[in-house]
Amino acid sequence: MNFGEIARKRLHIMVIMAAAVSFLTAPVTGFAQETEAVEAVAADAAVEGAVVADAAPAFEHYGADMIVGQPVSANEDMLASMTFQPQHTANGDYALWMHDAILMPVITVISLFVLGLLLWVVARYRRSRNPVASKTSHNTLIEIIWTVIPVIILLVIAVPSITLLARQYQSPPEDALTIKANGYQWYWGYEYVDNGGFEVISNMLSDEDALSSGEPHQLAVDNRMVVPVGVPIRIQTFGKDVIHAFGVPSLWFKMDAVPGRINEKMLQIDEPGIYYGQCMELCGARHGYMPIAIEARPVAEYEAWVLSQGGTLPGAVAAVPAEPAAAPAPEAEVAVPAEEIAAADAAQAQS
Ligand SMILES: [Cu+2]
Repeated sequence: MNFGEIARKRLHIMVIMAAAVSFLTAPVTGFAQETEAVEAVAADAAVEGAVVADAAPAFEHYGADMIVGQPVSANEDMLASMTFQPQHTANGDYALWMHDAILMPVITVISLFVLGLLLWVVARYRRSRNPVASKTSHNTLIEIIWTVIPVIILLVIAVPSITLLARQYQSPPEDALTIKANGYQWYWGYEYVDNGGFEVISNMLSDEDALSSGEPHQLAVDNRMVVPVGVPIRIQTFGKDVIHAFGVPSLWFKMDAVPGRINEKMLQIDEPGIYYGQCMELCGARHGYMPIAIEARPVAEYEAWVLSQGGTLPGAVAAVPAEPAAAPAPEAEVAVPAEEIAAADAAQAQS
């Protein structure tokens, strides 16, 4: 337990609270002095924050050249814009195969067959060509055929369909890395449960900021959800206010984020890069403006990012769980690496 950090945090909060209380209860005549006191506290905090931010290890995020999963524009490729995004997970590959190799051929053959039958009946059995209509009401052979063939078609669809369903419900292994995606009205918060519990708040970038960085507008965010590649991840979803849904099409991943219950599902990404998704449950006025951006990095880089956020690595000395930020927190607040806190504590102990 890192007592030094707790003590410092508590002390800061107490100083600020005390200043706020005295400010509120102060007589009007004392207003100027109290304001100065509050400003002094704020200035102290800002100076300290700046020092910490300078000392935090810098982390270089991927640029637009690393975008892997995103929708295709109709201007670039009309056909690709109308179907699934290219898939980057095993489940996605399987689902895409089922769609392309089984469902689409079955749908196409049945549609053409029914259209052909209709045209044939219209032409061959129209009133001028066939004035006396047939009174046939039963034909055993035809009835057997139109029962058995659909049953076979349904079986052909059911086998891969149930297989896909089972794969999607596969539980993550015991040692999977847990990351919790919290849906808020209207942004996402990513909680790194196994890395000290810090939470990254992710808001959509403005169109200008997104386009100037070369990213797709209305999908780019200020803080991406950074994950490691090649390891199973236990994604948990939770609704902090209403029902949201965490969906990333190119990873074949979608799960509801429901208040009061945690849903979980396994995700494994094998290719480093940026993958875009969106909230996929109508959750209010700005539902369309809470995109998801996942940045998948090799494990060593992921660990460096965790440390840059003030998180801890599993197996390392247990550190104080960071208090989850309720609102977008200033960078300096969360950017304290564990070693520095330890070093500062040691220095304090010696003096
Ligand atoms: Cu939502």
